[in-house]
Amino acid sequence: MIQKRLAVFMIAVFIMSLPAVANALFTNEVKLTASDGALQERFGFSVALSGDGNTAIVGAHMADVGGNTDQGAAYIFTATIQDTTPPTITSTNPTDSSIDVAVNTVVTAAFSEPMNFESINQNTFTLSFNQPVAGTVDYDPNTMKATFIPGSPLLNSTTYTAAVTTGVKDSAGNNMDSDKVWSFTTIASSNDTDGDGVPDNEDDKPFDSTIATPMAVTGTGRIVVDISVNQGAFLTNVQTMSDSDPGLNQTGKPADHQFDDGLVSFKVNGVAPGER
Ligand SMILES: [Ca+2]
Ligand SMILES: [Ca+2]
Ligand SMILES: [Ca+2]
Repeated sequence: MIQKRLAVFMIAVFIMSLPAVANALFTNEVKLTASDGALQERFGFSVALSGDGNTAIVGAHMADVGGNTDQGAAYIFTATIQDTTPPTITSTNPTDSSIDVAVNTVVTAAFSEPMNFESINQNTFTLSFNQPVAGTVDYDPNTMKATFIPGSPLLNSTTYTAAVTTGVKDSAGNNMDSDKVWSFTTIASSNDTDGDGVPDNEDDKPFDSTIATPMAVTGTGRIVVDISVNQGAFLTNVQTMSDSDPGLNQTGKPADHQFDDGLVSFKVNGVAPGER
């Protein structure tokens, strides 16, 4: 238990911490001086400290203000709490040791606190197997999540290692304590019997090209794209995509419209223009 008390001097005020133990030594912690202080203004003649010890008001009852001699002034001081706690990674996607991960997955790492945007980049967030995977790195301050988007689909049946290094910093400049490294293995390849772009082992309806379940759907359940009401229509290229995918027209999107869980992209074939 640390208590804070004020000691009063006529030129400067010291805020001190002391253990709740009799005869404990005082330690000078913070020295407060008036920013425009002058001799004879009696800075510190009266003082008060807030209950949490972080705000002090100090009176100087003989301070000159403008042309008024001895009008008096009060000064308010607010302590800023310095963040010295390193950030940590609270969750990842895919999780460590995941198997059957879709080859079009994006890799994310969620942080425990707001991060320095510039510290999260291709040097500090990497994906590799035998060699580095090319991709783009992004950071969303709203979700405090970093995202690695591979530049092309991952290889099937391959174990990838994702890493976030100690080069990442929180917004106060504290580096992460240790590297975060995790691995996952992609799903085995399988045929795409109905040609809808979804491999049979990830397609709820592998023999019906009008119904597809996109790969790498996040959250609970699966998303089914069904166009069977359209006679003769069929799907191709069914896949999930990230909201930050460069293929999206980001400049045309309203600033408050974010699809944080991603989007489903697909192509409908066999429907004449104007038909619905
Ligand atoms: Ca911190
Ligand atoms: Ca399929
Ligand atoms: Ca299908």
